[in-house]
Amino acid sequence: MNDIYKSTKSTKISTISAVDQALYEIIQEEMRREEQTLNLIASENYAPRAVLDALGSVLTNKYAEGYPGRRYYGGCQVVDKAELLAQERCKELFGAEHANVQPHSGSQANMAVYFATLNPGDTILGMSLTEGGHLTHGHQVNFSGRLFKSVHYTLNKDTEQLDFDQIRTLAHEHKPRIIIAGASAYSRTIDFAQFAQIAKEVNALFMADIAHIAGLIAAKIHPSPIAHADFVTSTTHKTLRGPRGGLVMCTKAHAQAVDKATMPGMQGGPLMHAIAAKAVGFKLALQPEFAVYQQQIVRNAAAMADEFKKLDYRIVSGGTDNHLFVLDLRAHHLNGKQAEQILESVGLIVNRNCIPFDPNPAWLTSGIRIGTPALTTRGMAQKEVRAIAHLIDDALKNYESTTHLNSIKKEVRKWCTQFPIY
Ligand code: DSN
Repeated sequence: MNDIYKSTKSTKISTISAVDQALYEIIQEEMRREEQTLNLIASENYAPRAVLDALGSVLTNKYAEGYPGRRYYGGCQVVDKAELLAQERCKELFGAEHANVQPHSGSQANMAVYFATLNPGDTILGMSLTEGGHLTHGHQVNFSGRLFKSVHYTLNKDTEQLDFDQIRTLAHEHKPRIIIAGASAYSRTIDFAQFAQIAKEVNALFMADIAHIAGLIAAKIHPSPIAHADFVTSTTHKTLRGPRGGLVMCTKAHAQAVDKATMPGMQGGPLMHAIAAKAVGFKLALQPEFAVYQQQIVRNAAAMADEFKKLDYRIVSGGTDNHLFVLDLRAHHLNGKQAEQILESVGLIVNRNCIPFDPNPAWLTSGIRIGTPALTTRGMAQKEVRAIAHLIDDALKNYESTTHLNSIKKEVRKWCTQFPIY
């Protein structure tokens, strides 16, 4: 299944050693860290070699402010072709009318939409960070919460799922200019049609931030927001498995405003090497193998969540429909930070995460977020991820015994050797 991803090894790294031994060693060290640990961070993945090679290409040399055919620099004829390929493949993958592939990150994709549609002081309605939203959905420490008046919906306290009655009430009360759907720690299917209906009722624009579930949507495993949203933003490096970066898709009616807000409104020269790598990532995502991979990610998350339930862990919302879930650790007398550190000591990499209405601050949290995209990229299936759930449980229950932790670490190394990344 992974053959198209595991192409021949790149030799670029060896050229670094010739000029910068210190940096060469850092890259080697990170490569070893990635190969010798199991990554359960839901927002991370391993970029295919072809994507890494596009990132390391000569396209990094070119300034190309503007858009294909409309640049402010000479010599853009070749990079124009790369950007057009990225745009066309992105549109084909998601069925979008317009795609801007220039945003450097997901945050900048969201910024581009806000700058295209809002004035400072306008009201935005998004999901609160602690319940699973994102900083750029109006958090007070982020530009989105500083420039705009932000109102947040949470989750239903009983179901720990989106509460459309609450979202509707807030929308009618605050009349936001834009409503934002999307999350970074929400394990359930998002009903984009319901969001669109509420936006229509209050004459708001509707933006879906699909950064986490873009791969699932591309593979048609999660419903797409394209038919419902004015704007769809994403990153390209999570389930989508391309290079680190962002993108905005929108209807034709908003295309010019989004393009202008991105450049010159927000960014200068586009990162043409990153855009080329996005094109490669989209091409891979258009292959039949990609849908098989996405299906396995979801099956793995469901299997792992099931195993944790058997081991007596409470899963936020009771389960998962996508690539991730959040474990509530309060009954295990550990906070998220402690769990993250214990697990890292044996080579299991997770991130602490708030549970809904968390009594602990974001620095500590009461949970950890677990995602299966990276393990699935390594080739693991249900049997293996169930075994990894047991290793996590074992480490969290026996963290006071160094001998025990050492034996778990050896076990983790064995899995890593059996399922290499590259
Ligand atoms: N920081 C990302 C995540 O981990 O979900 C969201 O941008």
